[in-house]
Amino acid sequence: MTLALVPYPASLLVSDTPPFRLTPDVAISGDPAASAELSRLLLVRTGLSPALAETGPVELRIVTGGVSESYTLSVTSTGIRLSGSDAAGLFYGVQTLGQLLRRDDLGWSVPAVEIEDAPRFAYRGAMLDVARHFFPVSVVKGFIDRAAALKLNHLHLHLTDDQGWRLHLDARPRLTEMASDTVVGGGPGGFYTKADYRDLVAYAASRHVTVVPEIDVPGHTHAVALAYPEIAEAPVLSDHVLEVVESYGGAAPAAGEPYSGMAVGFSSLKIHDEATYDFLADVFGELAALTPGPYLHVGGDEALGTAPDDFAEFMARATALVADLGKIPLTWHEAGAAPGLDPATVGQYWGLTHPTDSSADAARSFARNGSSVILSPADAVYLDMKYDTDTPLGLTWANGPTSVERSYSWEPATLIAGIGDHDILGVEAPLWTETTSTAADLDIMAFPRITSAAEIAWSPAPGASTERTWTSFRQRIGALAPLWTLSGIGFFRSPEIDWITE
Ligand code: TNX
Repeated sequence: MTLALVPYPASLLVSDTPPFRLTPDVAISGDPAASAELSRLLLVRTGLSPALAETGPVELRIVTGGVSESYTLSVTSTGIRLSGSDAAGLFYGVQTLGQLLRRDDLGWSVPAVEIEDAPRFAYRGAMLDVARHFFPVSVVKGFIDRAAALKLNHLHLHLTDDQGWRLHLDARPRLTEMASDTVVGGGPGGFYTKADYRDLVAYAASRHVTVVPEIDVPGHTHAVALAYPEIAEAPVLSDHVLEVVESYGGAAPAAGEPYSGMAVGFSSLKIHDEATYDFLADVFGELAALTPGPYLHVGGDEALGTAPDDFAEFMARATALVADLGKIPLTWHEAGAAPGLDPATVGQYWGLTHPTDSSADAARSFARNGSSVILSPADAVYLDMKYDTDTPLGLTWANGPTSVERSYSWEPATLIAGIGDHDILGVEAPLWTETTSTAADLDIMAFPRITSAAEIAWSPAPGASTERTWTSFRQRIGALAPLWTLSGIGFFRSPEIDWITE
């Protein structure tokens, strides 16, 4: 029997002894936060509301000393014992328990198992682009819930782009005053107040998720140009930009006008003007003070209007500013080509699963500097790609549509020659939002493909686990449909999967 666990645990023994039966008077004891989370999941899945008690057959405890984020779960007919090496590990064990719940003629039960589980990679992320479309705090919290339930532990927020600036900063108030009220397609935009942002960071922390804010520079800065035109270059209308305008519609980008189209690579900050670096110091400084997590993402992608030498000079200064603030700079992989980056800079690879020379070289340079990479191969983990040609939402630039099977069928350690397990900080699935504007849109693009990224980031490599196969995976996610439905997740009913109904 294959249990419907996603991501699949590092080690799992299923016994053929009787399961633990959940009765209406079942009591949960131990760690209060984990008990509350298990009660919530039990209520969602079974309708039972267990009592929280001093002692009982279901015990949830932190037992320090193990690998960080790990847990062990032991289920017999007489009880459930879950211990986490830390609060995150315990939380992940609870999520596993939630996936193990099943119903037969006698009611709800948990099968007798022994699980020892720990993550393969330390950084397991999802990205939400709140710049192309703006999503209110409540929707972002829902996205955090979905990610955390899959043992993802970082939320990268793409807070700024040509179409809008989404975080109020006291030092530069014009950014949200002048440049936050449009989105792709021209609808209303929005922005987070500092209180909203703090609320999101705290909520994420309660789900063991670290927020990674991104301020994308020096390109993707048309919104900055609306607020502070003195530090921005005029839009560069290359043939590529004009082609995108032609095929997706909307007006070409124009200085001083909000941009609501889908072209990229036309905007740049002024590289040789000290006022630009004063701006970066203000923005990164205030953002670093608001952000407890270790990373600050400075973008660096698709700066197509910026000459390579200028780009290198700019990225060196931008990453040094972040490092001086005590944060670890993160950039998209293009910045790896620039000499002089702060050596701690982590690169995020967004090339294809069969890399071109330049993207692979750029990614390798982070490892050469003694730092590491986060893998986001666009034709596997970009959640904004169509599933198939009929998918109403989404794009196809990353090698055509991305089926669920393709999202699952790649291996980090063999993706880029010269980048092995020890160079890989982790895996992240980005959800760009040019074509998505509602919480339902996010769900349908993310689910089920986000589960592929979660399993690749958490579970042992395919060679180290017999269940790390597409055949096993498709069966396991199919069996999670009832849990997702009860959790309010409107997933895409991909015909690649046999979805279980209850
Ligand atoms: C490429 S990936 C981009 C984004 C777009 C995305 C759409 C990356 C670093 N840049 O600006 O939103 O494609 O799929």
